[in-house]
Amino acid sequence: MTDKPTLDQWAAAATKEVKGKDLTWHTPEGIDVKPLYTAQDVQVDPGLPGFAPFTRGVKASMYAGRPWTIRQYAGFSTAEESNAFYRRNLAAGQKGLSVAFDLATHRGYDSDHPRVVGDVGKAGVAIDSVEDMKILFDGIPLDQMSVSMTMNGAVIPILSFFIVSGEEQGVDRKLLDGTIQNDILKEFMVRNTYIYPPEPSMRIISDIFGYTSREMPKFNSISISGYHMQEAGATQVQELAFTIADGMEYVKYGVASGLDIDKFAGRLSFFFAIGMNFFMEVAKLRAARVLWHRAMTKLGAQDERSKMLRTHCQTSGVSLTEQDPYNNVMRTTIEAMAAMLGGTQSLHTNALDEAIALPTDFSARIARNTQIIIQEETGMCNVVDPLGGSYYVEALTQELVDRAQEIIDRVQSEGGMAKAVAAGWPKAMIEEAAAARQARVDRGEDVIVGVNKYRLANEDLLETLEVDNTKVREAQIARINKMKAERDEAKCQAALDALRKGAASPASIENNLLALAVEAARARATLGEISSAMEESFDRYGTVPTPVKGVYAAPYKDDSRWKQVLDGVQAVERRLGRKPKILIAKMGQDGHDRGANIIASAFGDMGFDVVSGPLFQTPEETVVLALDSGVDVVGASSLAAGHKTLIPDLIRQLREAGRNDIKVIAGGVIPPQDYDYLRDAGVQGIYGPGSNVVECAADVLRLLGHNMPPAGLEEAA
Ligand code: MLC
Ligand code: 5AD
Repeated sequence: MTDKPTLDQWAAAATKEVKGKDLTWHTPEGIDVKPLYTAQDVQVDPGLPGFAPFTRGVKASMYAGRPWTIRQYAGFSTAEESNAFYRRNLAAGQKGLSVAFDLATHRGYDSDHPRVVGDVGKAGVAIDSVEDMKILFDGIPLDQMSVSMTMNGAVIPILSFFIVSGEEQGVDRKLLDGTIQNDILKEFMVRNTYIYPPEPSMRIISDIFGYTSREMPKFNSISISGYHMQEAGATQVQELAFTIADGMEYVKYGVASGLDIDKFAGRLSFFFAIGMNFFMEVAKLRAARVLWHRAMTKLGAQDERSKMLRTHCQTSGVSLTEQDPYNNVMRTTIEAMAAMLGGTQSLHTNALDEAIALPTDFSARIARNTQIIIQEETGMCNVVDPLGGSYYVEALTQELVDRAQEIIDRVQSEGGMAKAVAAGWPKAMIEEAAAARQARVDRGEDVIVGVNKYRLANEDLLETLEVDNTKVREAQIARINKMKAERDEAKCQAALDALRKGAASPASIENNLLALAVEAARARATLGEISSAMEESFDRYGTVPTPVKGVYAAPYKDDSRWKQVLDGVQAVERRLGRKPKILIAKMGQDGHDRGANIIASAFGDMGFDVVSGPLFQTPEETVVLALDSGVDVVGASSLAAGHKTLIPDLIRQLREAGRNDIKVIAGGVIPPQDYDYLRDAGVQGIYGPGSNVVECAADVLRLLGHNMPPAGLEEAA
């Protein structure tokens, strides 16, 4: 009998096989993943599922008892159209609902508001009042269907419409089952659909905890979300740490408002993104449960249910590509498997057309069936936590716990997440990670199949969903006007006055904003009216972006193409007598700013003078800013489908101001079907997802009259 081989013998054999090449994988989280894990790497016993700290899952039987909820996020156009879409999906095997609202609704504007002309019905469904909400759930019994609503800014009017819709369906609010996102801290950090400043926003959250814990025992009062952090570029460690730290902050506010921790903590829920780093994502969900259990024990929770992290997951939007889009089906399948192997409670799988439009019936079917096939064809649900005990997964779980804990400790030592968000360092940390990732992709170091490797010479056009926002807006305005004409005006104004007074007074049970808004919703106040009543005391919040410096440039130090672009910028600078100047503009209610921030950072690193425009501008405000700052180029970043309305309007107004010379380019989520329309309107360059930022800058130099050679000829140039 031969002796068992030792680890040293294995290392020698492996080194010989690869002729000494370093096999360690240095991940963006800063984790050094080894090529082999053994029992020696497992330091912590993960315990059993259904028992503290829930590493292996929150239920003893997990999916063997009940599979996760197939909960597809959806919403577009009118309440009628979205309702019909939901019903078709439920009939085809979806199990829970998840409502996507349009950006006008998110930001507290009715569809007739002049600031939202490009946004109505575009990125989600338009909801102006309880009348719309009732149509949205027509024929869907709210005591039987669990409904998630992704709403953070206008959370008070939306939740009040939901409660009153239930009431008018004959459903007691005690029976309402579902989740409201209600997570404002990550809005200030990455998602940007806030309305009010941080302080009153945190009061709104405590008021919702108070109301739901008293009145709606089955309803999850918050969905503490890391998803958007990963979408904005955060590493998994950052996503994990800031999400848990956000959760701790909400608990502290809830307790400070006078609530007993065990009365509300059991209904806090979570939401994570699942990207392509398969094992890291599995380990992340396991680590999240450990960290939350630890945090809640520290915060004084007694009930084990208060310490149990239940989560929804969504596969990663940012990992999907416009190019060769059928690859997205495979990516989403891999991500869905990571989510279920990590033990999620509920899951959304993205559609293959994610990078350019909202799902069609066709793409939504494939996305949904991805989950149904895993649940019903593979047998994967029959064993609880099947990766438990994998040396690699257990070691990675522990490593993520330790690394995230370091960041959580920093947040705590600096006074908690609200302070950290105000100080801005978590956002800056995420933006640095995003710029570094973009540079790795643009340099081909991180492979994306069909984008920076194996790219197709010709792409087929994919049929996409298009919403006619003008038509939706007109229909919404007609409904608002009809409702206002028919309501008891005195009663409605009295309810709005009471809400106004409640917002102006300190928080208390009598001044509970949700309770007061429910009265206003019953009296047919609109979302805009309810939001404005609070805005009078709370004010509306805005920030100006501050791009990070030097992160995108760092890996390009010795790159010849990079140098060529830098030389080009300097040549233009010599000609103009000043640096070429570009305004990165965000118009409409679209708060997705990862792209805009990366472009601003990268162009700054290349020597452009960059003006980072504030979010939520009208075309008119953008023109004023462009003229006042004396820019040569306006780059309009659009990720929420407002491009066909807002960008042509911008160009028209620039022309009216006599400034045809200012070039306009566009970037973001823009279907190729719309390219001609935009070019006809005067757009001189269009950059969809997967565009290389250095080449985009090279194009801008050409627009500015510089004779920029094509890529790939650096040596010859
Ligand atoms: C579950 N149950 C079991 C069981 N498993 N009972 C016995 N044996 C088992 N094995 C019970 C649970 O205890 C619960 O009952 C009930 O079944 C439902 O299970 P759940 O696990 O609670 O699932 P669900 O109802 O789906 O709730 C999941 C959740 C919730 C807690 C994570 O918060 C949720 O649905 N979140 C979804 C959030 C979402 O869709 N967000 C979209 C964001 S999109 P009981 O009685 O204990 O409750 C976005 C994009 C953007 O944000 O930016 O616009
Ligand atoms: N319908 C379906 N999916 C949507 N998403 C955003 N809005 C909608 C909608 N109206 C998805 C996309 C996006 C993520 C934030 O949510 O996948 O990346």
